[in-house]
Amino acid sequence: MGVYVHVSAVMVVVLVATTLGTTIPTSQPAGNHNLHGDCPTVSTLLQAVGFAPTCVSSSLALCSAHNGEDQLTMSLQEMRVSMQEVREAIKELNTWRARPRHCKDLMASGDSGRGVRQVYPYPGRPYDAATVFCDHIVDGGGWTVFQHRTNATTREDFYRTWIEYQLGFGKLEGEFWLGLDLLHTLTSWSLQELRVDLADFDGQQRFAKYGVFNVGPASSNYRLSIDRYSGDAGDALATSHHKGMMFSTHDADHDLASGNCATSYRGAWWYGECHNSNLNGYQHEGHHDTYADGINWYQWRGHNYSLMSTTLMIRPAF
Ligand SMILES: [Ca+2]
Repeated sequence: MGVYVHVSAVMVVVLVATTLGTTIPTSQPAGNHNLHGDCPTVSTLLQAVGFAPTCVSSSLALCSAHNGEDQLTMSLQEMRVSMQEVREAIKELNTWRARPRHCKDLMASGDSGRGVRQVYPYPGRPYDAATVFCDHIVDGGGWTVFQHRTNATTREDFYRTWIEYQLGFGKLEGEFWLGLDLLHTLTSWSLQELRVDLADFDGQQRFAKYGVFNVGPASSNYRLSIDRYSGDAGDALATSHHKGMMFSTHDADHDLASGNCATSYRGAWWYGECHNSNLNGYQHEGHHDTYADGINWYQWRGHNYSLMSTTLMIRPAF
């Protein structure tokens, strides 16, 4: 109604001006009418053709007030919609932030014990879950296990292809390899530490711990960064044979040897030329006469002793 009143008033003015041969004074450029700025002129002309001054001023005031209210109402509605969208986005972000990225996040939110859990490890993909095995018992807990071998009745075959090592295989409740892709993702969040737990068939247990552990992306063939050893098993991983090496399988040779380390030693590992450790090697039981093709940790039991169990696990260092 306000707009109608105002347009009508302008039409009257134009009609009057045309009739009287009057030029309408304007301080605005053509096509850029300031309706409020024109009001004194409109008022004068309306009064000139006989409208009462009180009637003219109240009509123009009404026109102006209605126009402002409409704009205000529209702006408030738009603001409400925007605020709702912002609220939804913040809620979404907080939901995602609350999701556990790895076992250490789970432990921080009260998880305990040991077992299969769900985490959301992929940056920028808040709905993509991964199933992992967590250990909150050993050495302060918060560990995400990425390899486990044990002398179960039925042994898992670890002599696998490149694609199988990329994607992972086995059963999380038993023997498994979590997968290089996920391992890369998990080690990309922040500085990680690695813990290696070993046991032989004589009931002895040893461990090796590394303060720096990172697995590169597929484009680097999952290159190994490792450093800062501690423990009692001896350092069989942060050595020149493994440090900075790419991962190799029997069908993907990225080692430094002229031959194929994975084939020669029946495993899959970050081989150089070739190894001090071979934890994905063949599951001999204890001593074996064959050379270095068992589940070997050279610095503890040498190249002719295959271990009974191994556990490889990571957690953020901070
Ligand atoms: Ca080679």
